[in-house]
Amino acid sequence: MRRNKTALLTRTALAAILLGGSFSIAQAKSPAPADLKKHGTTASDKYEPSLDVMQDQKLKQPGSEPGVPTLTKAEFEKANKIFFQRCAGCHGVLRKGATGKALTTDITRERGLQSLEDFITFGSPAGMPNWGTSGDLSKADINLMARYLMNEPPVPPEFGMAEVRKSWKVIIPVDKRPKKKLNKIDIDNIFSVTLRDSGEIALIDGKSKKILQIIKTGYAVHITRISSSGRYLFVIGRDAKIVMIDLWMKVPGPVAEIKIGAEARSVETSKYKGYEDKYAIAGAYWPPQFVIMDGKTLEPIKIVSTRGMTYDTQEYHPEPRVASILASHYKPEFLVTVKETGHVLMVDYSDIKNLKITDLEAERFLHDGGLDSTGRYFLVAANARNKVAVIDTKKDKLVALIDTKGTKPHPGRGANIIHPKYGPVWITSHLGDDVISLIGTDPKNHKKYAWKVVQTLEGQGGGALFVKSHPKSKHLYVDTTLNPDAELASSVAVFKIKDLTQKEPKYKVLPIGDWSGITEGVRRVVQGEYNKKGDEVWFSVWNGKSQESAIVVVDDKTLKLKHVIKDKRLITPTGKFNVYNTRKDIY
Ligand code: DHE
Repeated sequence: MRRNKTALLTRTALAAILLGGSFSIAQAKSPAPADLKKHGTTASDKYEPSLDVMQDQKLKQPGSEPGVPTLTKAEFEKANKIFFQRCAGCHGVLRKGATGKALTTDITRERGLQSLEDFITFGSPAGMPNWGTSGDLSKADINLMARYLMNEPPVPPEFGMAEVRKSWKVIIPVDKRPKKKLNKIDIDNIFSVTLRDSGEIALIDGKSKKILQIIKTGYAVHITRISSSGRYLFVIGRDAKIVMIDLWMKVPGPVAEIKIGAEARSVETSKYKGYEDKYAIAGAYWPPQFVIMDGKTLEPIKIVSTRGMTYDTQEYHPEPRVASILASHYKPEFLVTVKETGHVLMVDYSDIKNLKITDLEAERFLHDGGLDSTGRYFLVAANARNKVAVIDTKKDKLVALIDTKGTKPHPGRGANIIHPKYGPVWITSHLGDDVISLIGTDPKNHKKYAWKVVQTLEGQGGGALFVKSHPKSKHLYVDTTLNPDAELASSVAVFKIKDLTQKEPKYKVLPIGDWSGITEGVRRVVQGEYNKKGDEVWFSVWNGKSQESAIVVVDDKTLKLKHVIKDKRLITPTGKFNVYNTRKDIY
């Protein structure tokens, strides 16, 4: 007991010191229980980018300096791996700070070895995980990381036009591709399913639920976006590799590929009238940049760096990552969200040579978001700031910055429903708690509710990643994928829209994990996605790489199990992208 207390005291002291403040005896009290909870290393606590690809890059070790602990080559490589896996997501590749504090050598050397070791061991109430006491890192690893941090960071290489172009490959030239659809597949009802850990996607027919094709894509594949016509799929992996797939071919397959950087998460295609299927765009985490490409061949046209000033304090940030990208339906524009600096760039693609970018101030730590039901407003979560920024894509303006009343909003693309009292609302769940926030989106007919949180619902718990509904549905689905409780992680909550006027609307729990028939693993249930018709919702049952996973199809009307898709090839299924709903922004 006594020992514990001492440990906590040390932790508070260290946190105060490392957060740049001074520490006095008056502050020397044990953290409140609520603070202690924040020290967790649960899946949702660690839901920060792990730089999957950078961890395996051969980086040049900076030279040793007098008075600074030296690392052998093997130690340096090991420390790099740990840093990119666990630390770079918050502290930045160059350690200049993001959601985590800066760890530049002027700071780390002043703190000294012991203090760094303690900080890594115990974490801080500000959100730094307790890597040591949680058992995630050994004592030796912690000592290694403390020494590593006292050395200058290695600087990963840039990825300019020469490198991007070198990676570009047209597998089937445009004139050799079909002039009309050569298969009998209802391509609008295909689901492109991310098979995260096998670096593949599964194309699944929405009607028969049969796997049509498994296609190799990038490493730790992330999302699929679809060309405006629905013919081409663009799949991006964390290694920044985009694979473009032609659904008109007799057997749908890749027609082009490219790498737009070293680490990336987002890809999108032009959707404005007259520009359908004309351009593609992808954003990188490293180097911080986006690349505009030809929409039929992926030929790179323009690279734009996102390095620059934070929107508020106007300080230079060397590595602001590109988070979500969305194509406007109102103008020939891509909306590029820049995470660390909090800008939304409205990139006008009508004249790429003389590129015009309207730069909106939004909020730092932008992540994911989607359109309202009219397609005019883009709502994007600044998750580390508990805010949602609303962008008017018609006027190119920020119209509101909304406190979501929850911790770490994470909407995916969000869900649009017509609320019986508040009219059209857009919904987000939260990673940090069970709050589900409903935001009014109709400034015309429901002005007093527009851009306000009009209602919060209590869901199953924190660790929620995605909400989903459909214009034809009477339901709202909320997953709790990263909740530490396996029962919650493997089920979803469903609210009846008509019951939302009740004082405390109740939800029904669908035991998707149990329905899958799988008995091993945590069976994390993630990301509901509707079929084209809007009468089925598909959920992934996401297990470990060597365990069985599945896709469970729910009848949206009856909320009963309709079908389970199981196949040895369905390795770690996560995101699912129905061609029609994705290209039309229906969610
Ligand atoms: Fe994602 C969307 C980044 C981890 C599944 N994810 C996004 C977007 C970003 C992002 C920026 C928005 C893209 C857009 O709309 O243009 N994701 C990140 C990360 O940085 C993070 C937190 C950690 C990492 O190292 O990658 C991360 N993401 C995950 C996962 O672990 C998930 C759950 C499983 C997986 O397959 O990787 C996951 N992310 C998804 C999905 C979407 C997504 C399914 C698209 C949702 C949609 O409905 O459009």
